[in-house]
Amino acid sequence: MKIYGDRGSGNCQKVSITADFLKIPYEWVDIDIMKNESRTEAFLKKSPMGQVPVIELDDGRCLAQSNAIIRYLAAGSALLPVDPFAQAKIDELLFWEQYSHEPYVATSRYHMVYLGRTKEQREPMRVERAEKALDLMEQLIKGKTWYVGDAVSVADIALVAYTRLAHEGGFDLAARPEVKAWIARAEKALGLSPVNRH
Ligand SMILES: N[C@@H](CCC(=O)N[C@@H](CS)C(=O)NCC(=O)O)C(=O)O
Repeated sequence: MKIYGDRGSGNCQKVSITADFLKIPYEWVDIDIMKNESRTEAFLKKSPMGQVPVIELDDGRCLAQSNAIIRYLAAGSALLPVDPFAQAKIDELLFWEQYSHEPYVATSRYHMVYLGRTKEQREPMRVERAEKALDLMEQLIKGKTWYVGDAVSVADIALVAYTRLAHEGGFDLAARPEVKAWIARAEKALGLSPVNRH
């Protein structure tokens, strides 16, 4: 399998985190999004969506969308329970992450890390919604170890990718101790080097 991705992108990191955890062998192909390498004719043949991550299986089939990819890779593993309701609860969070978390937390980070904007130059609407998303995460994890069920799952991978990088988008997790503790647990369970948040 090939993973086409940008190492700095949380969406792409979700895929490498999942593949590494499941010991799925892959070749990483660097795509520089700042050079529009995900918009070339050759890349658009693999995924007309023109974004990373994309995986290409050995038989040539391609799949885009980070959460679809990690769900596919995790099928049949401990990261994706077989119970349909548990799977649907995971999907609930995967859809929520893409609609209510990533466009605000990740995009604010993109503006600062990739485009070099200052914290003050972030878009107020995105900041407000990102803060709300992080607050909801704090509420949902209270009293629990993992977001769904009693083991680390693809829901935790989808959520941890950008949440552990939230400080790079100017967000402070100090007032969200449950989220901070969950990030540490997830990093340990998934074998990730802890991100320095200071
Ligand atoms: N919903 C997509 C979002 C993918 C996405 O936004 N990719 C960004 C990098 S994080 C990208 O490829 N940007 C370059 C572009 O849009 O040209 C996913 O979860 O995979």
